[in-house]
Amino acid sequence: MENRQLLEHYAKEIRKLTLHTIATLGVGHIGGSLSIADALAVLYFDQMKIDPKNPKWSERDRFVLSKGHGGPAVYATLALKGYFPMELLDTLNVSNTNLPSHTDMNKTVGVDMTTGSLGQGFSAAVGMAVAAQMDHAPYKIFTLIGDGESQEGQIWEAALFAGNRKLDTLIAFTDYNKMQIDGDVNQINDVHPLDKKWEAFNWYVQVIDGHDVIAIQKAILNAKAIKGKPSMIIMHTIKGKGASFCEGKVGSHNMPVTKDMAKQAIEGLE
Ligand SMILES: Cc1ncc(C[n+]2csc(CCOP(=O)(O)OP(=O)(O)O)c2C)c(N)n1
Ligand SMILES: [Mg+2]
Repeated sequence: MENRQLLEHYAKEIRKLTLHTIATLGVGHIGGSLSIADALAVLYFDQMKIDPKNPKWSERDRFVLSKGHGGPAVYATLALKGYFPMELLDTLNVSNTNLPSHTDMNKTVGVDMTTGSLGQGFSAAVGMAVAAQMDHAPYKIFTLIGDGESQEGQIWEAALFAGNRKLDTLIAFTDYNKMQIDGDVNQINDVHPLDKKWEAFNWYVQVIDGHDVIAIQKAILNAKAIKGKPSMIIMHTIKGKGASFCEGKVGSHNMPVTKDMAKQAIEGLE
């Protein structure tokens, strides 16, 4: 198990590479990418059983980013982990790229599911967890949804099914950053209280600080130990976390980012 210092280092590197990647294109989903950097650091550098040299290893843990617009943070993580060369990050969302704005399993090495239409990735993850359960497979399915995404009906259909099927192969996260594309979640269509909702669907629920790497690590360890229930880890997060030009701002959803803005933000992280 990795310690706080190292995991915080990886989270910082993921943020820096995400800023660089989006600034190279000039625009992108910076807010919802930065809010999940700590979870990605703990998953890919501590808790997931994966091998970047063997990305299709049948016994690997899977990760489905259901809020697929956070693709830039996943690409930063995969590059840092060694799935592909860092230079590929400079091709975000250009014509014929292997790094589209939203994650695509047919284009990017290390991506386990194609996502972007909110709600669908989560359903796919539930299906993958059913397969793992039926096969008595030695791997877990991790998935991450947004709080705005949690307004989708498809999330709750899959949640009901996963609870009834006792899918303990499934460990989900909610990026509870309180913001969606055009405003505050509680003003648009409130999801509070999220914990009680998931509990009512027969999930094992933990509520944590999503920017505390040790809290994330402990929550995943707890979730791995639970038998007979899928897990939901609700992470309180801040949209745009770590970059002062966008932290806590609704406008950070999909915004222009110049190289100068990224440079200043990266210096702020040093
Ligand atoms: C089915 C569907 N409807 C609408 C969209 C457009 N859309 C992309 S991101 C987003 C907001 C999602 O909010 P949240 O889940 O809170 O993610 P965050 O912006 O915080 O990363 C919307 C409405 C979409 N991708 N899919
Ligand atoms: Mg949100």
